Formats: sequence, C-alpha cells, structure tokens
Amino acid sequence: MADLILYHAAPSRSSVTLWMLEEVGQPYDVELISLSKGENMKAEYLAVNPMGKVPTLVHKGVAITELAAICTYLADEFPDNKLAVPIGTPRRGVYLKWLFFNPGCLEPAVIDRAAPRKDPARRAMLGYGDFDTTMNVIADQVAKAPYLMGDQFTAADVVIGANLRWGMIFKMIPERKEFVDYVARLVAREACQRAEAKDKAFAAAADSKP
Ligand SMILES: N[C@@H](CCC(=O)N[C@@H](CS)C(=O)NCC(=O)O)C(=O)O
Repeated sequence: MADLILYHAAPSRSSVTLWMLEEVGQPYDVELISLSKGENMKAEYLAVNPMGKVPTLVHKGVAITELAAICTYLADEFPDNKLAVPIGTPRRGVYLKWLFFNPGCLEPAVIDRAAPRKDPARRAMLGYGDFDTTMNVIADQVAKAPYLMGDQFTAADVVIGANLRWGMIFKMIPERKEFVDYVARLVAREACQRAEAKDKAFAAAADSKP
C-alpha cells in the first residue's frame, strides 16, 4: 500500500486533489467513497474525516482534510516538481494568498450567488466582498501572466483553476476570456488529463458497483 491514500468521490471536490497528486507524481492509492450511497456518513469514514466530506488525504497514517490544505501540503512535502513557492521570500505570501483565496473568497462568492440569502448580506460582512470584485481580481491576474504566480505553475493554480473550470461548466462562473484561456492552459497539462481519465474510470466503476 502507498504512503498516500486519497479518499475520493468521482467527480467532486476531491477531483482537485486527484489532479494535484498527478502533478506531484508520487505513488498513491485511492479509496472510492460513494456520496450517493452515503458512505461519507458511515462511522468508518467519519473516523477518518468527522466532517463527512471528501477529499481526505491520509499520509503515513495521518488524515489531512480541506482540499486547499491538502494541495498546499503536497506541494511543500514533495518539492521536486516546484509546485510551491518556498518559505523565505515575500512571493511565498502571495502564493499563500491565492491558496486561501479559493476557500476564503472564490468558493463562498460562487455558492452565495448560486444559493442567495433571503436578506442579502452587506458587502462589509462578507469575506469576499462582492462577486464581481472577486472575479475581477482573479481575471486581472491571469490576464497578466500564464499562471497566478507568473511563469511558475503552482498548487494555487490547481486549487483556483479547478474551481474556475467547474464553475464555468456548471454556469456558476462567467465564461470570461481571461478564465477560458487560463483554464485551457491548465487542462492542456498532462497531469490534469491523466487525472481526468482516471476520474472517468472511477466514476464508471462507482456506477457499476451494486
Ligand atoms: N471544505 C471542504 C469541502 C468539501 C466538500 O464539500 N466536498 C463535498 C463533495 S464536492 C462532499 O463531500 N459532500 C458530501 C456531503 O456533504 O454530504 C474542502 O474544501 O475540502
């Protein structure tokens, strides 16, 4: 058994970590969790992730949850493919900003728009401020350079890029040219394509399971 085990539902947010594992290139095993059959709420899985959510990555017996944390961890732990900006430069701070921007701003902005509150919250109360500003900040960055950290592809592109990609597919994020071009650069990556092919096979296997 590999040191790394991904608890995964195909396709779901854990597909982001599947892509990240392909970028990292270390051996890993996958344990498929069926959300439709409620396997994520069974005691056995709750012992691994008490939130009952995927992904969970287990590394050497230690469970790590939250996809942005998992991607940050993998990039630091396996530095050979230069998917992180190392500690010791202010660029590291900017890199972390983008990793936190997904769960802190992009995802809540998209979900709030998809499931609006009865009484809209004031801009100042929302960590992301407003939807359009959140989108503009990302669009400005990816229009300036191929990746969020300039010429360096990093874990931040996996986290934000995957969200933009799925958000556009589900019509929850506007198909702006900046996003379409950026996502096309990401999808062209071999690791992303490998992850996608594996995910399709995982989904088919899950469908045919009784
Ligand atoms: N904050 C978590 C969210 C994970 C999440 O919501 N995963 C969904 C799949 S896309 C899930 O496990 N849903 C099952 C459920 O809540 O019952 C992360 O970023 O990893």
